[in-house]
Amino acid sequence: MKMAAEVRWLVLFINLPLLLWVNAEEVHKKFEYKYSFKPPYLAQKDGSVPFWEYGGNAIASSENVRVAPSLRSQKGAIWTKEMTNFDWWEVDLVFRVTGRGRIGADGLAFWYTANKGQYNGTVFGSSDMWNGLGLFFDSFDNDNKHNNPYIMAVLNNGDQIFDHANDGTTQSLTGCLRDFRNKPFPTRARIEYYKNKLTVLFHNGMTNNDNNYEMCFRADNVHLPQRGYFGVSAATGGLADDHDVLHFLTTSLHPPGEMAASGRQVSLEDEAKFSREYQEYQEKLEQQKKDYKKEHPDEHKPDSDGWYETDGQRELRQIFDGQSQIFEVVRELNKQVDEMVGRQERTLSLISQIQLGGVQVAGGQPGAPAQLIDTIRRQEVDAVLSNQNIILNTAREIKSFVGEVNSKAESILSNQARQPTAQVQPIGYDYQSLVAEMRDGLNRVKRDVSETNAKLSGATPGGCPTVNCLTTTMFLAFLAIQMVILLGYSIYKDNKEAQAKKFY
Ligand SMILES: [Ca+2]
Ligand SMILES: [Ca+2]
Repeated sequence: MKMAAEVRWLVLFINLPLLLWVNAEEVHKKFEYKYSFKPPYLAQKDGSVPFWEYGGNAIASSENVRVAPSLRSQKGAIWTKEMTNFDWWEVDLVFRVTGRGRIGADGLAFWYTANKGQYNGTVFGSSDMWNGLGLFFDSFDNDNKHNNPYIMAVLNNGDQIFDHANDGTTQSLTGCLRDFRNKPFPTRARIEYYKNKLTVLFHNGMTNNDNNYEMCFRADNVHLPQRGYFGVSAATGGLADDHDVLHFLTTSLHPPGEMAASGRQVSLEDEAKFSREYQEYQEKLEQQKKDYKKEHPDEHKPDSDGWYETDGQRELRQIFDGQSQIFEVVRELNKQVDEMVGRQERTLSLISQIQLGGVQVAGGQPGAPAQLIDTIRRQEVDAVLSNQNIILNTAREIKSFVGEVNSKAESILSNQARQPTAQVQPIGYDYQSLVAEMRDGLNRVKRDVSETNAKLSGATPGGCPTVNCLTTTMFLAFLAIQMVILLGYSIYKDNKEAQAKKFY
């Protein structure tokens, strides 16, 4: 098992930078082993943690760092040896806070500060008036507001004294109420500081699933010291929890352009150095392993603690496995239900739009009049076809009828050519000719009257000396008789013409 763990180390060291390098389009991430620790062989044989310094009541083992043990009034801390050399970072902190009491104390702190803190300070085991970020996992409810355990970030420029009495609420940047004590699996915090945004995600340790992080908070415009030290500290009081840190994994974050421009040259120079350091470290580990085997020849055999489990442990493990599976299934179901609800809502909104007459046809204007899409039915197609046939037949009939009319018209025209007397008169002829005839008639009457008058005056001189023998009454009577004759003639002529038309 221990060999496998070493292989994991190796794989991590070799693959992580490679994997992260491939993803160069996004934020470039680089695992920073000098600012990290993790089991196995977290602490070396001499008790030291490579690249870290710890003190106070902290104890490092191969599996974890017990920053503060579950004894009264304990304080401890662990700090990186070197100052950071990157601007933005992400830290995965895997820890456990466990105690027998329903309430525990005091809590655990994650630090990123311009200077290293103490190992037995007053703020969760380290120094007050820090310059940078303190992220506190505060177990104990000092101000009795029933709001602990609580996770909160407190920024300090080095001039503020932590307000213990109020659990730092007056100074807190932001935070979230999360219980991190006595969880079946280690609790985890992911602290990201990138481009002045501070994000803290929290994993409550109820499952062993890596994806169950929840947002604790995100804060903008956070200005931390550009370079600093990472640290973890913890403290107990009258009540006491074990405060264990299992993993402290630091990744530096680099904006996409930065590494391409300047990072490669630096990394090429550093690469040889880092790989040499890593090689030395590996050799040291190997040597230690051999020494250990020589010193403890019996301990290679599987010991009952690591290889066998009691009935109770097995039962507990099975319960947690089952619970994790149930949790996974429930989460999956929840996701599916969410999808279904979303789909249903979309459908409902579409239906309501149709009912309101405001359906949106793709590419159409919103709020345009309803355009219900309906397909043509079979009987409608049949009806259209039969209508078309009817129209066709009717058109044929009309064509033949027009042909008939045409032939008739031609025969009429030929007949007319043969009988010029039976010409069709244009409209209006009768009235014009009638008026002309009436005018001629009147002129004739006038002439006759004047002739008669002259005859009369010549035959009987003095018989009608001055007065005309024709009176007005007589003249009108003549006129009327003449008009009647002309009208009669006209009617007779019309009748005759009509008869002539009927004949054809
Ligand atoms: Ca507190
Ligand atoms: Ca409180």
